[in-house]
Amino acid sequence: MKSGHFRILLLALTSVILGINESNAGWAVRYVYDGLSGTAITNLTEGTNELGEVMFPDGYTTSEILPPAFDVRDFSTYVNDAEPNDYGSYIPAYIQAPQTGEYTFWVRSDDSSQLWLSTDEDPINKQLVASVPDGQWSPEWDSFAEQRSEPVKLEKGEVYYVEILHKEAVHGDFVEVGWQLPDGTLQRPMPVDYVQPSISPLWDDFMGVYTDPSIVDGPYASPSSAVKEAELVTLYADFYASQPATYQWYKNGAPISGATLCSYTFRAELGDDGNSYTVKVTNANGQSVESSWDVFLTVFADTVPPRIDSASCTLNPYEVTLEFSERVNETEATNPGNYSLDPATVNFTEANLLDDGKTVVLTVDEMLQPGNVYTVNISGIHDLASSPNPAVNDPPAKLSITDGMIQYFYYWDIAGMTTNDILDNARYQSEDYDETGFATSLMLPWGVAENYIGQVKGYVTPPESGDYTCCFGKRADAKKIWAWAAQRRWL
Ligand SMILES: [Ca+2]
Ligand SMILES: [Ca+2]
Ligand SMILES: [Ca+2]
Repeated sequence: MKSGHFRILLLALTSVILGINESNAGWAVRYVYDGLSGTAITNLTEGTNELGEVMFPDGYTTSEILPPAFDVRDFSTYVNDAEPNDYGSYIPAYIQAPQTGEYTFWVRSDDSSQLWLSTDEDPINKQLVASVPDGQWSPEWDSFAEQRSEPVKLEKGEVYYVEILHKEAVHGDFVEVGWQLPDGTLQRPMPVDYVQPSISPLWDDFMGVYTDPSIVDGPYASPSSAVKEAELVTLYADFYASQPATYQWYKNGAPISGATLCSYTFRAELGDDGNSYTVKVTNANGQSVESSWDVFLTVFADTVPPRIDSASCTLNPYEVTLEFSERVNETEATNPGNYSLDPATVNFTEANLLDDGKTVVLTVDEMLQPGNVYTVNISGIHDLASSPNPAVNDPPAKLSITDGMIQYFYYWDIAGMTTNDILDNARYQSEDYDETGFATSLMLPWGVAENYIGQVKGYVTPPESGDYTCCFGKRADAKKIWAWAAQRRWL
């Protein structure tokens, strides 16, 4: 196996060199096995080349680095007769969980694929969690139920072995992994920010000789080492260490409490200006290496006032969405008294700040009138600068109310076919509906359910004066028609 070791060494070095050219948080290595026909995963794991030899796992043809995501091709160049054909892919790697909680994983591919996840860093405990069935292919995330994993509980900071197997026969080809984090963040494809390449099983022999961990590239700061105060900064590096490795980030030579993931994200403060950051990685054998250079951070004071980038009211005429140019003070932004409309025909009763910290959803007490243009005024709202800048109405935010919104209501589990079954119903009379929402056309869809009352109501603004003829479409029974006819109002 001497020649085998030599080949692995060469490819490992090639990977290292590629890693230097591609700066990303995390990385993985994909092994490619050419000359294997068939669409099933077993055609990769048990298939033979033209010499009758099983190639998997040691006899791979080429390898490549996988930043910035678990995605082995560019979708924009995807065509149905794409070369190459008759090959398989194998991506063994480690994921360090950035949060504690339940994760969901997806895989999609052309042709079939399997996603294996271990209960810890040991490949021996791997379990099949998602797959595109043997002999199938899936351009979508949800073509097969098997493509989505059951919820998997992972612990923040723990390292888990993960493995992707992929088989391509002919025509288009790709494989891609997605995940949803415990906080609800959906990333499809999944970036390799918290991924490090596997050393075992392929590189076990090689790394048995060469066990020192190394920092292949980095550390770096993203989006930049020069940022505005309150901006998010991520420090990252590409590591090369037997797993489970541990990480510690340092500020001015002192360990930062809690900064023990393979990347470190924080909000820069003015006081961070001039700080230097380093990282140390310790491999499974307890051997450590520190980064050979520091990241020096420059933090600028924020003197730019926030303004409203957009004001919109799309489907819900009781709801206005404002998007600020930057994150704003939460207490101030959620006070409905800090907003007003001109003309002042309605009042804001509620203000909710979304997770991005800069989008505010406002509720009004009266329906906004279609065709109107309102000016949104704000006061008493500041950004998050250390010397907070007050938000400005410059230029004034204009809110144009879209025509053509209609509100619908559903009352479920109500039998009958006549209009009296609607009008005599106590729940209908007290407007005790089960579901409501807004639509852009004056209709309810077919085949929603059995035994229900559906109602749409709103206002019609005639575009010109004269005689109009109302025409109801072909109906299944009376309830659908009467619901609208009984409630229609003309302005
Ligand atoms: Ca192909
Ligand atoms: Ca294919
Ligand atoms: Ca600002």
